[in-house]
Amino acid sequence: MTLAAPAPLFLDDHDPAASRQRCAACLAQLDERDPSPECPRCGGLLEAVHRRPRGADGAPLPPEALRASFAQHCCARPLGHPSGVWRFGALVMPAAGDAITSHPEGNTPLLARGALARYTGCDGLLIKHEGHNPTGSFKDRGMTAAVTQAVRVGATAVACASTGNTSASLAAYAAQAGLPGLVFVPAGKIALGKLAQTLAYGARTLLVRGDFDACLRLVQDASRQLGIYLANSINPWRVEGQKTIVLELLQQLGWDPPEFIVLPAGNLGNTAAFGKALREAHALGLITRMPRLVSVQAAGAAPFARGFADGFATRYRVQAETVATAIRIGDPASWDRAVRAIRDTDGIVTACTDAEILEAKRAIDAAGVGCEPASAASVAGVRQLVAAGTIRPGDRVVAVLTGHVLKDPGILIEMHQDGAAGANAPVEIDPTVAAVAAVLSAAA
Ligand code: AN7
Repeated sequence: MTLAAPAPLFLDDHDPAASRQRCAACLAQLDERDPSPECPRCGGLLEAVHRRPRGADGAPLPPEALRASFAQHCCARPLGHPSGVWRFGALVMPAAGDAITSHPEGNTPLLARGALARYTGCDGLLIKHEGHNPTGSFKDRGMTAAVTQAVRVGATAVACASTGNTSASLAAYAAQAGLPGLVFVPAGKIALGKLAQTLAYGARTLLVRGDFDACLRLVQDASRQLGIYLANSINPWRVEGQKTIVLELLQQLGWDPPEFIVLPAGNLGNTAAFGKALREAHALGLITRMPRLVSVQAAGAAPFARGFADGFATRYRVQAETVATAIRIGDPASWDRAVRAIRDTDGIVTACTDAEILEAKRAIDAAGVGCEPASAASVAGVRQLVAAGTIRPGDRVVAVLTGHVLKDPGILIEMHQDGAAGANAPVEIDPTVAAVAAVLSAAA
């Protein structure tokens, strides 16, 4: 599928609808509540298009009024939503009203840490930590929107394929909405914390003998044939929710955008969402300058980085392998819309080796911040681009950490077992002060 020429970012002023779905390939329009997982006409990916946010008088809101409405919603129950997704509801799902399934989610911190500025060589580095979401990853931002939509369209069950975080998030939000959840994960290839969460929240969990790419094909076929609502990031509402990572970080920066926004990339849903958020924020006058997006893949799962290197002439597919299981994805579904995101923002796609990713994770963990392996790709990418001279030390850079340190306890046990390089191995002792003293003097 290739994308059609850029279509209008917002609905026509005379259109009475709050939102519509539009095929990114053939521009066919669907009702906002059409549950089709893809364009019924050409099979292309669907995207949500909204009316411009309006005031009580019906006139489009100028940027100052729009910013003020987002600020007013912030933490403002009963007047607004205490969610970092739904306070931007006018740009996510304007017709949702109060019938939302929200934990709440979002409101994640933007951190400055000297140790990570030194590690990357970037003094202006800020960390947007999406691991602070209710199920420990950014997926909650998309899932609150997708499950809200599932309820709106009368779905009887929701399903996804996942490398782990989407399944944990779907399981939690489906449970809250009272919908059965069904997840397809690659057997033996998802981190323990994610599997444990998915089981705990009660989703039916299928361990598929195949990789993530096989899981995604299977869930698409199953949802088409069995009529189950699909909640992968090809779902346009997932993208709408995930846009709020960018909207929230821009709000936290007083709408003064950074030079770069750096994120890990696997299935490319987030890259696509970030591009859409920036296009819309720019068109609405919320920002007057485009930050450059930087998508960072794991070297063993880097079809998009390869595509970037040849000007996106080819859509590559690879057999993926990386220690960062969250982004162990060889055939990213949101390829075309991610290409647009990179092009529209003068963006960059790069890849980091597993060794670079784990080294960055060690630095992030040691700074007291912590993240799962895939998330560390963003910080590894900043370090690489500073060394290459692409990012200057004084640039303001926001690196997104996508998942919490507890997501992948398996890798931590490996990294910190006795004898591993740089390990902080636990020491077993007898319950005596002498034993404590012996450990302390050995360490000194
Ligand atoms: C921690 O959960 O694809 O490029 O099925 O869990 O939008 O796919 C997870 C992806 C980055 C990549 N960081 O985002 C899934 C899944 C973490 C992730 C990504 C994922 P996309």
